[in-house]
Amino acid sequence: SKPAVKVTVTGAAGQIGYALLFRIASGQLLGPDVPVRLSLLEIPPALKAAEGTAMELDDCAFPLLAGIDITDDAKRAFDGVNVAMLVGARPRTKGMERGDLLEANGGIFKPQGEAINAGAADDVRVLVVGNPANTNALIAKAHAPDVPGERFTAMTRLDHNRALSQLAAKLGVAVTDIAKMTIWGNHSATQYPDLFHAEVGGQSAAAAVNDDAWLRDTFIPTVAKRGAAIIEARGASSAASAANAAVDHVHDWVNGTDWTSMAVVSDGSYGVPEGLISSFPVRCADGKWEIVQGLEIDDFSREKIDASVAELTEERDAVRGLGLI
Ligand code: NAX
Repeated sequence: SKPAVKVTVTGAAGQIGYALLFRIASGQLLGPDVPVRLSLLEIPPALKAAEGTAMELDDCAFPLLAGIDITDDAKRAFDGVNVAMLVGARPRTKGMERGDLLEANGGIFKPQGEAINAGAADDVRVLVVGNPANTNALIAKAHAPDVPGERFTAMTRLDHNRALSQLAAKLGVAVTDIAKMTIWGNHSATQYPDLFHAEVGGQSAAAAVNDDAWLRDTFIPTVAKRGAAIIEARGASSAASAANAAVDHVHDWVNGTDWTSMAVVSDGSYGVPEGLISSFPVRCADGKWEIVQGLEIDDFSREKIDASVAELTEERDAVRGLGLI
C-alpha cells in the first residue's frame, strides 16, 4: 500500500477540528487509497479535549488511519508534515483593536511558519483557515523562507461554496450546473463573489440572473455576510461547512480541478500587488495551482476587487509595522 501522508491540524480540539479530523481520517481529503497519519497541535489547556477526539477517531476504526500524535509542540507537530491545515487562531474578542488581533495571531503563525520551515516534508502544502486567514498565511510564509511561497494558501473555498449554493437557489439549478465561480480578494466582508465570469449551462451567470439589483444588493452581501448569519442562527460559527471547504480545498489542490477559488500568493495578476495572499480563480494540475489568466474585468468588478485588495494591503502594512513579516 501507499506510504502514509502526514496531515497536521492545528486547533484540533476546536469546533472545526471536530468536524474536520473524521473527514480526513475517512479518506475524503486525499483519496480512498491514501493512508494518513494525523498530528494534532493544540495549546496545553486543550490537549485533554484533543485526546478525547483522538479516542473517538480510534473508535471509528478507520482503515486508512495509520496513527495519531497529539502535542503542544509546533516543531514536533510539523516534523515531516505533508499537509498542514492551520485552523487554530486567536479570535477577536470585545474591545480588541485590529492591531492587537494581528499581533496575537502573529504570536501563533510566526512560530508555526518557523516550525514548518524547519521540519516539513519537501512536498508540504499549507492551508490557513484561522482568521484573519489571508494575513495569517502571509505571516507563516514570511517565516518559512526555505519553503516555496506557492505552498502557502488561505481558505476562501467556504465563500466559493456559499456563492454556488446561493446562485443555484436563485436560478433553480443544481450546483453542478454552475462553472467558473470565483471569489476575489480577502476572506472578509470585502470579498468579491463574481458572477460575471461564472457560467450556468455555458451562459454567463450574471446574464442568466438578469437582475442587477439582486446581484449587487442581495447576492454579494449574502455571501460575504453568511458567516455572521450562521452565528446568528446557530449560536456558534460555521464549523462543518468550514471543515467541508477545507477538505475541498486540499483535495482539489492535490488532485486537480478546472476552476476553483483559493487565496494564493499574487504574482501581480489582475493588478493585485505581488506578494499579497489574495483569492483568485485558480486551476490545479499535478499538485500545483495556477491563476486563471486572461479574464476581462469590467468597472464594477474592478472596483470590488480593488476594495478588497486595499484591505489586504492595509493588513499587510499593519503586520509589517508590527515587525511580524
Ligand atoms: P474554536 O475556537 O472552536 O477552535 C480553535 C482552537 O484553536 C481551540 O481549540 C484553541 O485551543 C486552538 N488554538 C488556539 N491557539 C492555538 C495555537 N497556537 N496552536 C494550536 N491550537 C491553537 O474555533 P473554530 O470554530 O474551530 O474556528 C477556527 C478558526 O477558523 C477561527 O479563526 C475562525 O475565525 C476561522 N474560520 C475561518 C473560515 C474561513 O473561511 N477561512 C470559516 C470558518 C471559521 O470562522
